[in-house]
Amino acid sequence: MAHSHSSSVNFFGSVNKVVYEGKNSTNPLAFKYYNSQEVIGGKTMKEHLRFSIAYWHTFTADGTDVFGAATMQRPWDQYKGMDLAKARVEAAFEMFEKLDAPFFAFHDRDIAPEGSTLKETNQNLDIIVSLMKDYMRTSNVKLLWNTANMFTNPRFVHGAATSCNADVFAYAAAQVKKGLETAKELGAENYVFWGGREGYETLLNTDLKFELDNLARFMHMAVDYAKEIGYTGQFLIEPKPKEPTTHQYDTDAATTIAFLKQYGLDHHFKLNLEANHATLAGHTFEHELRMARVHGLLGSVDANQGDPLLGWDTDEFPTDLYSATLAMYEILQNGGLGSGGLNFDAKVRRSSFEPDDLIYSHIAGMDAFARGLKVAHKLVEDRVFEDVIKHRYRSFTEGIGLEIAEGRANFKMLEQYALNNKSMKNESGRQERLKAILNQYILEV
Ligand code: XUL
Ligand code: CO
Repeated sequence: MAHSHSSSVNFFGSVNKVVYEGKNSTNPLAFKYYNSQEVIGGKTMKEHLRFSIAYWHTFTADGTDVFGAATMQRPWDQYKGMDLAKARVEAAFEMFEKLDAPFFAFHDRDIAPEGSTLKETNQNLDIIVSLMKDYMRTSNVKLLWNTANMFTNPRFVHGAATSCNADVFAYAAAQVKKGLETAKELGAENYVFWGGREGYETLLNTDLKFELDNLARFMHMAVDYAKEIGYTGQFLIEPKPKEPTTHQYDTDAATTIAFLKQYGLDHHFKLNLEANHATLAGHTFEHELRMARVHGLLGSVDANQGDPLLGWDTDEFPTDLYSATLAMYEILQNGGLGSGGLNFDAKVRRSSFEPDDLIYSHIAGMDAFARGLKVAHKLVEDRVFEDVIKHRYRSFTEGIGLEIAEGRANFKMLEQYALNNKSMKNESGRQERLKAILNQYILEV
């Protein structure tokens, strides 16, 4: 397999570099809203949005679902084994360049096949990591995060760090150790844990407390090893309530925050929040972002969306402007994502099987978030919701309210106040009016 950078092989031959053409463009291979160099509030769109392409959905997946076989025959699928892994790297970097995507993300097993032993698996990984490093040297693309796939292989049937089998725990540790070395080698800005099988199916066979303790022990070992090798990227946990297990330990932002605090991990980890995981947990995406933000733990985002009619993780590309706007609102209020980014943990539909769909889908997602950024910036700038919220809580800025807010009140004092209070008057929350204003901003900005 050839590996010269300025692509001797051209996997997306029909696609030139995708450029910004503006909202009136009818060119399907152009950005309508994402103008990478446009400055919004002192930062370029590229700096704000920090888009990342997910290796697994875009270069490894083939459209297989539980009812049917692969629909996607990619140009790189003409190769097998390690040659296929190398071809994927070429395809990936060609696409990153064509979309001018600043970041990418992968699981260890997305990029290189497992061998017959852990040693052989690590050797396969080393070959691809060094190839990626070569490509990264001559391109501007950086690794947003890497992670360990500890859910596909049958050895993880009972979990990885929460397995009842200590040998599996040890194997998982070896895998994450290698993952951290990979993160260091490629300069990953973050290292992610998504507990694919860290959950349970029935309490009848589960020692829940022991599994949680082990999960925390595992995370602490990861933090210690990162320190030992001098890896300084941000650790992230990605909450998800169910699928594949019935109950996942990192169910949602609040549950994960409680876990991190309980085990003294909150200074080492932030959250990677995914839109479709939020909705699976019965929350809006913006709820999860807000919950993490107010705890100072908003780290990164897996940008996708679920189908409101389906109750599983469909990982669609994010095109919903309403959701993208409210997500960007939280991100702006957070002062950005720091070392995090917007990772398209999203896959084209099984019926969108042509290679060009991979480009169209990313353009759709990038344009949606670019638009969301612009609207959210204007909402923040005009203090649309801040002023409403400030006004709504004004009773806590003076008198008895101020006593409560500043921690000087107690029940006896409040009872006295309530007994003497002759006029208690509530005001409308005005949510329909606020939603209409939000629509005006989405339509007019
Ligand atoms: C699974 C999911 C993962 C994580 C990384 O639902 O979102 O792809 O993002 O393991
Ligand atoms: Co994800």
